[in-house]
Order: sequence, then C-alpha cells, then structure tokens
Amino acid sequence: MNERIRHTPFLDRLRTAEQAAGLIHPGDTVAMSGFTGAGYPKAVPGALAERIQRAHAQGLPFQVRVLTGASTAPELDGVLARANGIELRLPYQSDPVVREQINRGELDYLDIHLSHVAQHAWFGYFGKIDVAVVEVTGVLEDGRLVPSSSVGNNKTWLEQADRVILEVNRWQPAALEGMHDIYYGTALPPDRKPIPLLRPDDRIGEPYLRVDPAKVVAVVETDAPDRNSAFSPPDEASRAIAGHLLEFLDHEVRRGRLTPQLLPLQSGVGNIANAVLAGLAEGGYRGLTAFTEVIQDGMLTLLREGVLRMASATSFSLSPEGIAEFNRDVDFYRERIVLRPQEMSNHPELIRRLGCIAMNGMIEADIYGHVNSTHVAGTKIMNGIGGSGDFARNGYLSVFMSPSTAKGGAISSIVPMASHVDHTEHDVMVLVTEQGLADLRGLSPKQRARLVIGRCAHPEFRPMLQDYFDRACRDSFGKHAPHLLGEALSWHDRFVRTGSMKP
Ligand code: 0RQ
Repeated sequence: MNERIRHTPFLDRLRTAEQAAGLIHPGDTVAMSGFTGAGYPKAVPGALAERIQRAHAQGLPFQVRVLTGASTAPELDGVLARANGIELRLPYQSDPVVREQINRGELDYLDIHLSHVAQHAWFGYFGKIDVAVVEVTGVLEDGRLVPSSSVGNNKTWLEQADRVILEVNRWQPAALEGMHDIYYGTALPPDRKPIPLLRPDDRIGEPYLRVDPAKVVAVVETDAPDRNSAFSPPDEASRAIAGHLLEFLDHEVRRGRLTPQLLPLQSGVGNIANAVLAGLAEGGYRGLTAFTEVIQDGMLTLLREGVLRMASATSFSLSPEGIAEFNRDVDFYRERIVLRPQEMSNHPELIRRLGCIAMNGMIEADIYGHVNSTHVAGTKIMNGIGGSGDFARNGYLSVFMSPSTAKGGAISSIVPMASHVDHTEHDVMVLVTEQGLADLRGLSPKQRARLVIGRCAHPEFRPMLQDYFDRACRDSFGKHAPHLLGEALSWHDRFVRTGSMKP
C-alpha cells in the first residue's frame, strides 16, 4: 500500500524522473506547477535539462516553452535556463539565469497579469499545451489529487494538457489535505456566471484537483523540500515606509473610510511587505483578513496573534523556519488558510467585490503617478508584473512602495516620466517612500506632481524634479500633464550612460 498514491492504476505508471522526462519532446509547450518557491516539480525539470544538454551536445535542437503559475526555483527555471532549454517563458519569473537570458534577448518572455493566465490558456492564446508537470501531495483512491503547497494554474494545466506527469512529493505535509478550494464553476464567455465568493474565507469549490486518469502518462515519487528563503529583518527604509503607510491606514479609520478591521489585505512579498505586516500587529489591529497571493512567514505570526483572522492565497512562501512552525500546528492553520487557483486569488471580480487593500513594491513612479514595476531603465526586466496589476486596478485602495533611491543613491525612484508603465495614473492611489506618503486620490495630474515631488522624492533629487516640473508647466506642448518630451527620459539615459541619474 502506497500511502501517498492510493489510486492503484497509477502504481503501474510509476517512473523515474529520467523516464518521465523522456516523454517531453523538443518544441513541446510544458505547463508546470509552481508559484514562488512552492509546489514546483522538483525532479522532472532537472532530468529534462540533462536530456536537453545531451541533445545539444549531439548538435540537435531541443527547447521547450515553459508555462507556470509564477516564479519557481533553481530546480526548475534555473536548470532549464542553464541548459539553454527554454524557448519561451510565462507568466512571471525571478530567476537570475532566466532574467539574464531575457535581457540578452535570447529568451522570449511574456509578462502577464497572473489572473489572466488560465483564461488566456482557455482562449487558446498560448496554443496547445502538450504536457503538464504538476507536483501534488498525494492521490486519492478515486484518482483525485491532493494539491501541493501552491495551486497556481494547476487546475487549468491538468485540464488542458494532452499528457500529464505527476510528481508526488512525500516531503509536502500530508496535512495540506483539506486546505485547498478548487473552484470548478469557471466557464468561458458568453456563459460565465458570477463567482459565488462573498467573503475571503468562503469556500466555493472542492479540496481536490481533478485529472482524467487516462492522460496521466507517468507518476514520479519525490521527497524534496520547497525552496523559500527567509527574509532579512526589515531595514530602516522598510520600517519608515511601513510607518507612513500605517499612519495613513489609522487616518483612514479615524475618517471613517475604513473600519478597524480594514478590508482584505493583499501584500506583495519582500522586506517592505513584511515590515508593513509587522507594523499592523504593533499598531493594535486585530481580526483582519488577507485576500492575497502568497502566505509568508510573517502571516503565520499574525494568524497566531489574532491580528489576522484568516488568509486566502494561492501559495505558501515559507522559509524552513516558517514550514517548521506550520507543521507544528497544522490543524490551527488549516482552519485559517485557504489556497485557491490563482485565477480566483487574483480575480478582478473578487478583488473589486471584497475591496482589497493592494500593497505592492515598485521600481519607480513618475511625478504624475504612473508606476513601473518591472523594467529598469525601461528595457531590462526585473521580475514581472505578477499580481500587482490584478490588485491595483481592482482594489479599494492601491498602494505602491519603494525606497526613494536605488543603487546606493545613484538612481531616483521618483522620475519625471516612468520609463515603462505597468500601472497607469488611473490605477495608482497612494505612493510611499521612506520620505513620506502621497495620497493621490481625487487629484489632477499637476496636483499629484506637487505632492509626489514634495512628499516622496529624495532631497537630493527633489530640486531637480521641481525644476523639471516648473519648466514643463511653462513650456509643455499641453498643460494638462506637462512634460518636456525631449528631456522626460533623460534621467534614465544618463543612468545608462554614466551609472547615475545625477548630472
Ligand atoms: O536590485 O538586488 O540587484 O540591488 O530592484 O529592489 O528594493 O530590494 O525591492 O525586492 O521589493 O523589489 C518592484 C522588483 C521591488 C518587486 C520589485 C532594484 C534594487 C534591487 C529589488 P539588487 P528592492 P523588492 C506580489 C505582487 C512586481 C511584482 C509584484 C516586484 C531590486 O516588488 O517584482 O508586485 N514587483 N507582485 O536595486 C534600478 C530602480 C530600482 C532598481 C529597485 N528604480 N532602478 N533598480 N531596483 N528600484 C507577488 C507576486 O506576484 C508573486
């Protein structure tokens, strides 16, 4: 009896990772599980990379198109990229090798709103999906799958792929069973129905993923950890940013625009997000909810302390210490955490209905409030838009945060004109740097510019921005959102040429 694989027909399909990788062919579109460093297949990608390298050594072409939930880990993105095995990648990445190949122009990357991926697959925008490689925690007697530490796009991959390879990872806690909520009520236009989720803790689906057993061509057993690193403690800038944001939320509560329970929180990952969450605890908030993408270590603490009543997400992003804490009291967390497909965790309809408070990092913002989350100097991808657009466009509040400078002060994160726009002025309500917070709601472009320059810019760059804005107000072709077109991107141009935005 195999405790993890209880569907006996699958026992005949047990294969090694090498055998399973042999079922993936050059040119295939391979849809894999994985969202941040959680729930990605641990063995087949590595075996596939070795196969690709052997083919390349013989002068044979071998690349695949790789679709996932979001970023993964070195065992997936890293190995395949190092083998020059990825022809196209979507929808989000944060792997240094993949990033380098994209920025050298060698790898085609599609940066897509995370909520769009599943429906775009259904609409046929990515062509046929040949193979799905999906990590699961276990298989029930009837062939249904216990999902792993992330859900991502797995429902869609399992339904859409011609062939399915399952990795059953014994390392994933068996206690994950029951935490997931897989909604099967999705339909395509014009037959879509309202999604019946009214509160962040509503369960509207089932705890298991379905798969047509006839499509399962291989089952690979693994026993390998997810790979998420702990965040370093918040630095001074992160704490200052968190402080400004918490003061703003307090103010909104005092003004009666938010209740003391706030509204469901969405928070990006990283030090600033962590500092904000920690600040909520210190600020005396209790009974909050999160409707977000990723559960980080900090959220476990907040659940423990009752700061958060529950959290809905699509993935865990826990460090080894976080995982240990989770395993210590899995029954407690199972009651308070729901993991959903990313088309639900990030669904515009749900985010708008629930009124999420979206808090995300940015690379830069311009004086009018356009935000660049993805491209350094407008041309070099960092990670991708991830879910920030899903939440910013549809949330009750959309907040973007960054230190006011980058690269040791050489770069201003507040610029005359954003060199790439992920979130337009229409989707950006609040900007925060360690210098201060600009509440842009209800303001015209010129009113916004005065506030962004005055509150958010670093003192070293503030006079330069003010000078640009003053001259633009005088000399601009149009005076609604004044710009000096020949100069608007000159700061970025100077950075590319000299390594600094300073004259
Ligand atoms: O690079 O490490 O090489 O020094 O960008 O910057 O300040 O550490 O901040 O980790 O929060 O990342 C926007 C990238 C910010 C992230 C971004 C450089 C900086 C450093 C990282 P180094 P920080 P963060 C939820 C929502 C989009 C996806 C998203 C992100 C590196 O928040 O990817 O929101 N967001 N998802 O030096 C040049 C600038 C720069 C700059 C920062 N102006 N110019 N470099 N950097 N600003 C999660 C998911 O969707 C899964």
